[in-house]
Amino acid sequence: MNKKIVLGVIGADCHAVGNKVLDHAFTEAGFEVINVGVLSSQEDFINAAIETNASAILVSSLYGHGEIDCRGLREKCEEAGLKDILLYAGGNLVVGKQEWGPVEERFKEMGFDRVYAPGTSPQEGINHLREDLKLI
Ligand code: B12
Repeated sequence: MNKKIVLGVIGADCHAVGNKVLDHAFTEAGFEVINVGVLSSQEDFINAAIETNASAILVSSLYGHGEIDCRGLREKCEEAGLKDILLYAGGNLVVGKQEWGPVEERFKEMGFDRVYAPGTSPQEGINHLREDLKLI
């Protein structure tokens, strides 16, 4: 497994600060980050992953519409030939403060391998990615 990851903020979401923090943290941790930035469509993530042969796609959504924006991403990845790519999602994935268990469950049903509650530190994602890519 290589250490290339695609990072970005999905949909019409312009929250840019967390994206920069994540880019810095994952780069410092030794990953090669391909950052598609804010306002990125599912296709932007997928095209970047195909072009770079990335091992994982890390999606952020901060503005509350994550569920709509993320739905169908796993299926589109499979159609594009990205069969085993890891999909992580984090940020403020849903509107307001909802009970976390059911939210995580819905994103897992959508095909996400890891789903992070609001305020999760980048380090937690880094630890999981190392584990999932068998780098440790
Ligand atoms: C700054 C800000 C804005 C700025 C953004 C400027 C910019 N270009 O960045 C402006 C004013 C434009 C804005 C607009 C809006 N905002 Co705003 N905004 C914020 C605010 C105050 C801070 C966001 C921030 O920079 N945080 C700092 C960074 C470091 O933290 P972070 O983004 O959470 O990211 C970290 C973690 O979440 C985690 N993480 C994120 N993704 C992932 C992914 C993985 C895989 C992992 C492991 C971890 C991870 O790691 C990141 C780094 O530490 C938050 C409130 C808050 N205190 O968080 C509201 C907030 C995000 N905004 C909110 C809303 C609703 C909006 C608007 C819809 C408001 C409106 N009605 O217009 C618009 C949406 C505009 C758009 N199209 O995106 C809500 C979202 C609520 C929800 N999800 O239910 C929040 C939470 C405010 C609130 N309490 O209601 N916003």
